[in-house]
Amino acid sequence: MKQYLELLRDVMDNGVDKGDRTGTGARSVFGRQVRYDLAEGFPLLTTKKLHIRSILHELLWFLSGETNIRYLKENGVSIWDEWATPEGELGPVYGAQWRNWQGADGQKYDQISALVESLKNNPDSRRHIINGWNVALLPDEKQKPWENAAAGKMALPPCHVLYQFYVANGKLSASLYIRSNDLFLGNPYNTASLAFLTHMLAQQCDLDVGEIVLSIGDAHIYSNHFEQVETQLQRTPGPLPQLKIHRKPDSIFDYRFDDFEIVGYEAQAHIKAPIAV
Ligand code: DHF
Ligand code: TMP
Repeated sequence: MKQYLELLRDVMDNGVDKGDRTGTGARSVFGRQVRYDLAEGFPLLTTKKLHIRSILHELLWFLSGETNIRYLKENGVSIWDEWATPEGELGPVYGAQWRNWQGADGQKYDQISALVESLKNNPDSRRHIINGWNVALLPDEKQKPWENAAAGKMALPPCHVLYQFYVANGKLSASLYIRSNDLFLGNPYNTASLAFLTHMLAQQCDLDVGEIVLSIGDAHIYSNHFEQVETQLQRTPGPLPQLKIHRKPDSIFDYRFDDFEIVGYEAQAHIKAPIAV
């Protein structure tokens, strides 16, 4: 995860200090790319212990099409609590757009099913895309996330906006555009989540895994994370763990939490940081 630490250093040294929607203040650069070869191991941060449970349950929740945090709460995951209405609603966020994009024709489009079909039947296609940016449902930035959700808009506009997949030499690669990335808290989650999704899709399509590429628009470190970032930059990354998937479920929608095992994850101590809401 040398690439990740280099990106943190880059932002600390070259970033511009700016205000932001949350009122916290952040140092940012614009337009960066990091890539990981999944053959080298599962890209889970080793210089700070990550909560794999949260990452995996969040991904399974996206794939289920759900947008209420009920499922997450039932599984002890609290990473979306701060943005939801008292009823747990987040509005039409990721799950809704991935599985139930409402077309102008009144039809619902399941982008994930269409993706699996296109990967299996037309692997050379240059159109293997999942898009979360549904313009009609974007929130009003002057309103609070939960107010937007209560009004039927997205609580937050998608950060991981656009996914594209690529098949070559029997391997599946994935590229993700992240318009806005909290490098200390969000980025390690986004990286691991993309890696999980790529492994699952590869298994469903009888492919090996290739690379994942993250292209970041606004790459920022919140001002109340500077100290934590410096602590992390003093640490040396260890060997990457491996992902084992214990069975091949019937479809991309049939994965369960217990199907996954991360082997050999030896991370250094967790570093706490406040999240900007
Ligand atoms: N807002 C901001 N400001 N940054 C984010 O990264 C972010 N991410 C969201 C929603 N809104 C956001 C969804 N993903 C945590 C990590 C990812 C995430 C939300 C929250 C987080 O708090 N991580 C803690 C541990 C929490 C846990 O796993 O229980 C961490 O220390 O990594
Ligand atoms: P914004 O909508 O004003 O850009 O705020 C969203 C914040 O959440 C921003 O700091 C980026 C961060 N974020 C991630 O880094 N990754 C994610 O997956 C999500 C949902 C949010």
